[in-house]
Amino acid sequence: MLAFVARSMAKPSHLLKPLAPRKLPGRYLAHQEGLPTLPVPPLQQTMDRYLLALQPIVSEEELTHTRALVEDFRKPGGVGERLQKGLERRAKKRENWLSDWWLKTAYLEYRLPVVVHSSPGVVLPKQDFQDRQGQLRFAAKLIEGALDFKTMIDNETLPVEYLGGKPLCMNQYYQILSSCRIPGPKRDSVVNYATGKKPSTHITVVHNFQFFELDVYCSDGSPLTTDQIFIQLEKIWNTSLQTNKEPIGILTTNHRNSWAKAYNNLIKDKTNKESVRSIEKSIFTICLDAPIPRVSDDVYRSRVAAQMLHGGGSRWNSGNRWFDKTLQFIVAEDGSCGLVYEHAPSEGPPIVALLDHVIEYTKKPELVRSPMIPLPMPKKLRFNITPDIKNDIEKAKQNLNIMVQDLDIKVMVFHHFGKNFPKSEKVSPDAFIQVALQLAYFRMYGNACATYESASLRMFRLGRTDTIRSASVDSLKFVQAMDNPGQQEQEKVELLRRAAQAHRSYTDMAIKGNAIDRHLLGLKLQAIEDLVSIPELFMDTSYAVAMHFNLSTSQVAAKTDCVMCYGPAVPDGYGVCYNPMAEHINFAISAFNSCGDTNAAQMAHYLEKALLDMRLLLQSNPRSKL
Ligand code: COA
Ligand code: HC5
Repeated sequence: MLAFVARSMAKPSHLLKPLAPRKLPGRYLAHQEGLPTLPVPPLQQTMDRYLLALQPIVSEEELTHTRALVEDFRKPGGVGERLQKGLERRAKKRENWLSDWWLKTAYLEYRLPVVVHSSPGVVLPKQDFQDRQGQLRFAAKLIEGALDFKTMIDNETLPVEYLGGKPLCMNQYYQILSSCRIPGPKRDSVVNYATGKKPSTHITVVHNFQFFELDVYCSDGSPLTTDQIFIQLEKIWNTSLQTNKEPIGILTTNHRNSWAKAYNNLIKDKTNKESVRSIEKSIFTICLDAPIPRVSDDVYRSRVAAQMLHGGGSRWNSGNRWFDKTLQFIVAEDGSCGLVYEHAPSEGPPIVALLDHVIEYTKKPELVRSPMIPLPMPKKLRFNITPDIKNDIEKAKQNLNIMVQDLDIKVMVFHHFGKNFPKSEKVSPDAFIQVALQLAYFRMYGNACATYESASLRMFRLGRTDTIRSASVDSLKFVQAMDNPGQQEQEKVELLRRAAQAHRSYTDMAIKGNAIDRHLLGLKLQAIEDLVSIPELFMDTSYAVAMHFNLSTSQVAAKTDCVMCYGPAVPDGYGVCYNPMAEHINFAISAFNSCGDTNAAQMAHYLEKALLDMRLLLQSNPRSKL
């Protein structure tokens, strides 16, 4: 097995010193160099598959129009071939022909606020502490656990992950700590302080909107113990009791262009600049939140999901964040916990792997009580608020509060079955869930919609994601048949199985680098780079429909029983993130209240019914034993 060091053979990671700077070439580099490069799919294949993907979501008339555009684009010696050659040349020159383009297009040049529109949240199971002592103790353990994970990253002792038997690119693990997004007038950037001459040794702690720099390593390079961190957190707590501070962090919730302007204004002041740099350089952030308003058990998880995504608004915890920070753990006094992360540097799975490790770590009994060496007071990060900055904060507050009001989010723990049921029926669990989503949507709206599911491209060096288009010819046939009384049950079963199989095949094609979405994006960006006019194919109604993802979905599997969430991709759509466990499935469904046609709770209800109806269908029609 190709692994840096198998977990069981590794020296306990807390005994290893953090490596600074990381010595390359090391095991990591050797592993990375062994990975294949992302292929450019054949042009003709993508064209065929594009037309197929349009079938369930556009009208016959639109499709006829698009067919003609596709024929023109793909013809020998045509624009398509020229752009394809450009892409192939690009692929020869780079480690990954897509990754820089993707980072810019999907994240750095995306101008909507990161809050709700880009940054995902994770809700952890409620912790059983009830007071500040418990909160700080848990936060201290969590910090120690995260530093333990960091040691594995620094020492390159993280086991390599596999998907479908193939080793995955581990680069994202090196981007999630000590990094931060920085707003820019047209394009943002990401800085990373994990390596270099002076790698970061502190974290940021936020309490009552006040930021602190907390050094988490001793002078000999060993991390502070839980007890030591706890004492430091108490000091921070006791010096930040005032609740009337300007919520400077709210600035990071704004539209990226407005925030970029405000940022330049903010850092004109030397003290402010130093404080901002300290946050940006820190390993991660810990947000010690005020309790969230009490709600019934029924809506508790949905409420916490909202807290993770946006902090509840300017009167609650939204000022207790720096949303540009890649990783922010949130620990509230009432036991609600989770995280929010800025998406540009990494996909969900590495974040969740870190979280799984941290949660296991917090469960360990504390054995050694370290002698208490007096530690310096953590540094308070000061901000001088000029009238201009105050004005920017007020504007950001207003926008944020509108976003908070607009987010409609519903967490559904589907407890009737988990991955085990579809497996027992020899159906891919992910495909089963995706087909159920198609059925739920069709029952609500009477048609299929462009549906996005994230597929990992990490089999390739520096791979990020491509799109699994879950609305297929086969899924549409099934959802149309399901409620048709004239249809035989046995036929419905056949159609369900075929739809799931089609989904699984699309998934295999996507993770092997042969899906269509990133290729189409590449062809379009190649046209822009070559300064040729944008081909009509990309100005077409069908293309707009295909890119308008009313369902934006993603599976993120975790060991911890947590719920992952994010906002919808379009104003009239749903975000659906799920964590399938063996015997239950955690879903978070989001929508916007400003859209009269969507409703997260209703979608959850239809999804639950679709999953149950599909189970019943399969169970009532057992497969023949042949
Ligand atoms: N019969 C029985 N079992 C089956 C089956 C079948 N027909 N098809 C699949 N299974 C099993 C699999 O072997 C697997 O077993 P395991 O639990 O022992 O590992 C399990 O069911 C799950 O497989 P499946 O549901 O098909 O999905 P997957 O785990 O392969 O995941 C994706 C599919 C698309 C989620 C995955 O390929 C991927 O890309 N993940 C990353 C997504 C991502 O990056 N998300 C975050 C974006 S920020
Ligand atoms: C902690 C779970 C984070 C999941 C985030 C996710 O799925 O992001 C997708 C990334 C991608 O490139 O597919 C984008 N999406 C939210 C729009 C599905």
